Amino acid sequence: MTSNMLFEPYTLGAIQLSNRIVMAPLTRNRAGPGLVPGDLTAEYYAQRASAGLVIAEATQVSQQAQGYQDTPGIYTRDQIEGWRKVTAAVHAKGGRMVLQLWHVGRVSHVDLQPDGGQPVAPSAIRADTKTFVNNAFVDVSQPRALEIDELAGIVDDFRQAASNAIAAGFDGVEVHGANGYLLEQFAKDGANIRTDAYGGSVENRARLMLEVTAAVAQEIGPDRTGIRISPVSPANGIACSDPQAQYDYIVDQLEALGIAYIHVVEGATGGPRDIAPFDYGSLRRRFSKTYIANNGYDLGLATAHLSEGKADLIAFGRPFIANPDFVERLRSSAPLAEIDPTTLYGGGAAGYTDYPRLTQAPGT
Ligand code: 8OZ
Repeated sequence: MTSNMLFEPYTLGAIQLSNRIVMAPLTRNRAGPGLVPGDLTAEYYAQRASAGLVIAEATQVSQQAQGYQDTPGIYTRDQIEGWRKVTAAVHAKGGRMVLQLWHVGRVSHVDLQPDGGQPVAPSAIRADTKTFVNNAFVDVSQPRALEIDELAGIVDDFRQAASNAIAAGFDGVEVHGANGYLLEQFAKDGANIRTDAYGGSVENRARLMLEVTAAVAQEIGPDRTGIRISPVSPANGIACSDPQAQYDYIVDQLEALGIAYIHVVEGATGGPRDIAPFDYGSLRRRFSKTYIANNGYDLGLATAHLSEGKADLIAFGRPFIANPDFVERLRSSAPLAEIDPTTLYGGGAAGYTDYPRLTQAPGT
């Protein structure tokens, strides 16, 4: 065991963290009827509460915002009640937890949409990607372009969802601005060919992401608001011709909003960190509050980037799935368990709450 910044407390906006290790949001498709998170979900997150911060899985802000089967929502009373049990379980273990607010945009399927309608997008361009619906991986549906007068309603869905998240006991929220979903679809010109105030220039393409973030910050306080971005990730079939200019601008505006953190997926989500040239230091320098770094970090890279000042917190995703005691394993350089890929998405306790800790404390 060594002294390492990773294991030191940290103040994230209004939230006190016991260490600098963040559990990244992970989609697990185990919501119950009504897309309500259940007792198993409370147990799963409580098992992982030793992370300094737990970012709960991407959670849709409306029915239109859903893109995969059995992902949880935060727009009904029952969903709020379900999440309340989850946050209580994590808080009882001394953990801190924010909710990731999600609108999938074009990464959806007619079978999930209100009245079987088309998924919505900045432009009527179908993504080259699949979703999981009716227990199968299928191509996403052809989307329709949102009318400009529909956008205020989407901003308001995020605002209400943020309010609901606080009512459910979360310590804050993270806007999902990454991985090829709605807000990134607007930001990246591979998915956005609009000619109105939400398309074309860097400023116009950033507008919806910034309006949503501003609304959330106004609703719950900037010191409880963060955002996840993935400037060069091609996740869900998206492309951008000018990521440095686009994200330099976005981060300048996020700085002006005074939000607590930016959570940056460096490289291709879940893939190579060096997929495209990008100066993450430029984002770091433009943003005075917390920079959470993510993607492919291990103990060595995390320690190096913290000590070099490249990041304040490090988010780890997949290692948390098979290692509920991931923090303790990192601390003692213990070996990590491997994920069973067949139980990642959907199902019950198997591959969800049954991964053992390395050493079970007596009497637990
Ligand atoms: C994996 C499967 C489905 C969704 C993301 C919310 O990439 C997701 C996601 C990941 O941000």
